[in-house]
Amino acid sequence: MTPLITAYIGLGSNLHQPIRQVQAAIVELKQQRHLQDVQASPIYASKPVGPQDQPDFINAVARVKTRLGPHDLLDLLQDLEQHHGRIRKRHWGERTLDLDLLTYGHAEIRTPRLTVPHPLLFTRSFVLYPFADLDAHFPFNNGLTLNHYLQKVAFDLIPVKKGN
Ligand code: A4P
Ligand code: MG
Repeated sequence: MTPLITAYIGLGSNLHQPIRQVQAAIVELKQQRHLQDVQASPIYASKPVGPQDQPDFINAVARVKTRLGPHDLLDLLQDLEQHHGRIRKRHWGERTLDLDLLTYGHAEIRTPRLTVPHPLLFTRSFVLYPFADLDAHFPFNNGLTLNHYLQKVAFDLIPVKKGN
């Protein structure tokens, strides 16, 4: 049987009631029959990284367990994005729902569709802090933990909801 893999997913939204978008996406992750033990971080608000003439973002991280392969998990995430009527106007721009696969077990994946760990995970406060709420000691293959990266990035987020 395919092993059960723990994966971390980054959630982001800055359009169409973004807190609701992220809360609904967390509920939908919990309802997926191919995902188990879904745990969500607190939800945070932050200033946009990238173009500043767009609304503030709402972000969270979820931990899931799954037997899906990484590309099938990406398909599932992209289906959820579509279901939220994802609008993507420009690179690093506004969107109704962005779901990024941050880590998949300890796999290192580089295919045309998928780069894991997600390269921006290491430098973005809105990913690092909610990820740390779930597992600050997450070990990367280079021997460094999440905490190592967290300490290099200022806490510039506003907590808006508790995790579940
Ligand atoms: N793809 C490759 N690897 C992955 C992965 N690990 N997870 C591919 C998900 N997708 C992955 O994704 C484009 C393609 O990347 C997918 O088709 C998939 O095959 P996308 O989400 O459409 O675009 P992107 O590359 O993520 O660029 P995007 O969405 O323009 O930028 P980002 O990096 O997602 O940034 N500021 C704050 N405060 N909070 C935010 O959440 N988000 C962005 C968007 C900008 N500023 C922000 C925030
Ligand atoms: Mg994305």
